[in-house]
Amino acid sequence: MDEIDRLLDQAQTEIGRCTEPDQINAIEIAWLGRHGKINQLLQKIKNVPDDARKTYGQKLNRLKTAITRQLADQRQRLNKQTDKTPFIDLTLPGTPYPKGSLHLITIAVEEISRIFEKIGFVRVSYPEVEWEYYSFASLNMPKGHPARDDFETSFIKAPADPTYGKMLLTPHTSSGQNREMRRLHGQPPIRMINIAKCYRPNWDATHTPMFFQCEGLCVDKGINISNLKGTLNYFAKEYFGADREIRLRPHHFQFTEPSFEVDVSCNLCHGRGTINGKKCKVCKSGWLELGGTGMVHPHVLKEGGVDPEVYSGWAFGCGIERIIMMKYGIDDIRYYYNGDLRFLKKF
Ligand code: FA5
Repeated sequence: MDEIDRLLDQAQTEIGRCTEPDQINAIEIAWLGRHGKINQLLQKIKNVPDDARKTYGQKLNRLKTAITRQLADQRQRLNKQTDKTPFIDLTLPGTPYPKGSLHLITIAVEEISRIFEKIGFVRVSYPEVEWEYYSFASLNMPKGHPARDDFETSFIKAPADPTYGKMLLTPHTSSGQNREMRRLHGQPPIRMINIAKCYRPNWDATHTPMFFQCEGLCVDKGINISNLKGTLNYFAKEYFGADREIRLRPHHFQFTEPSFEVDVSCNLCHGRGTINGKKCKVCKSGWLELGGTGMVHPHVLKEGGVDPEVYSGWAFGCGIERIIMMKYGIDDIRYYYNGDLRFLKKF
């Protein structure tokens, strides 16, 4: 016990003599470190008789607290005395800040826009918060038409407009078709590319409630399916690679006639559907679905102020997330939006 009192005196003297921070650090290690004097004394507690053990422990604790306080006081005293401005070496390289990068969807939107701009398409932008009229009625889907259910639309709580109906989050970029025809006063040539956010209440490996679509619209005299196929083939080769092909499969959309689904050949099996006699794991059939397309329905042209007796046109709409999935072989759309930087940094 007396030794503990003596040690406090010893520590006080040692600390009081310190003139440099390094000396204080050394004393701290010698007394309070893992193999320091205090810990050595703590280990001796098992040799202390039972009736004195409690007092021994208390004394040791007081010693530890006193040394800790004195070290802190002496440090403060030294800092005040020296009052040195820390040395800054301005020639050292700075701390690099982590660099941000564009999201892979932004990169794809820019890339796709450039591909279409090269062949004379104009990128336009139309409202995400839209009226029922532009999203449905102008596209040959009048009120109550069952085709509207395919889109499972999110409506906005706002007063309806007597002409344009309810306000909604647009479920597809086709809502830009009528706006573009009207913007040009029903006077083709029209070569529109509309890339925007769309909304549908879906959430699984291939669907998100918010997603991007890319809409193409081309209207002029003598426009036919060959032009459509040529344009989509050009896009597939520019974006996916020269060895990729597209194909059109008959389908139904209310706003195109005839209508198709567009497929692009699989990059793994090159459209064959098999690899070494086994079914391709990615596509199973040789082809992957890109989106919908077709010749613009005469009712839609008329509604946009374009004379269907003189002009014809085609339109397509594809999911941007899906296009990117097909380029890089991504198997779950949710990777785009869950904010995992390990995924996003790969692009
Ligand atoms: C349409 O939206 C039509 N407007 C496309 C169209 C335009 C046809 C012009 C004819 C002429 P569809 O509902 O099939 O069609 O959607 C097209 C693509 O959007 C789909 O192939 C898919 O890639 C993408 N898509 C649709 N819903 C979602 C969703 N919830 N999440 C992610 N992508 C989606």
